Amino acid sequence: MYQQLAWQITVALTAVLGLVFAYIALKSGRRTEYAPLQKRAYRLRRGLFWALVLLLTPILVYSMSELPYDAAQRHKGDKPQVIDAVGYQWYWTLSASEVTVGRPVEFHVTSGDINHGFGIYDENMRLVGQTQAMPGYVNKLQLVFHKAGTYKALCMEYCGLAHHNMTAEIRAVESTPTGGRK
Ligand SMILES: [Cu+2]
Repeated sequence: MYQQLAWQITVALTAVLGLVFAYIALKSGRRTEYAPLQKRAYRLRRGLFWALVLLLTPILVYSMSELPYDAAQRHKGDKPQVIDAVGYQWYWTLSASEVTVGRPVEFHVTSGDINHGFGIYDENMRLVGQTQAMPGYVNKLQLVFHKAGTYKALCMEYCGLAHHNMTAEIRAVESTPTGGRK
């Protein structure tokens, strides 16, 4: 769905760009005074600059606040659940496969052979978080699972023939056994 939208936006913007180039090509034959044109262009540029600043600053602040990486800071006092994740050709081993909704989880990710990519997807196959799985290194990925359900860990870096089979499941459950907390 998002790929479709991105494609449509790309086509539309490319068409707009084509029209701009066509307009410039058509006008290029005409001679005009440079100085007033330059003044108008500079004013336009200043206006566009401030419009962009006004538009992008809130988007930047909003998107930064959505980053998962400071999950532990936002949940101070909540000791994170640590899960060791090791990638191999072609499977994952997880020291635990059940997490609690709302409680921070810290994945300690490494590899037993070659480089892999550790990506966690929700039930709609949207990426929740990811980090590299590298031999000799432990990368920490902090996440908070906000919705109960079955998540999938997939390999995000092509690592050989059965790369596509590198899946593992992580179940996120509510903290009370009845699943009542809402
Ligand atoms: Cu892979």
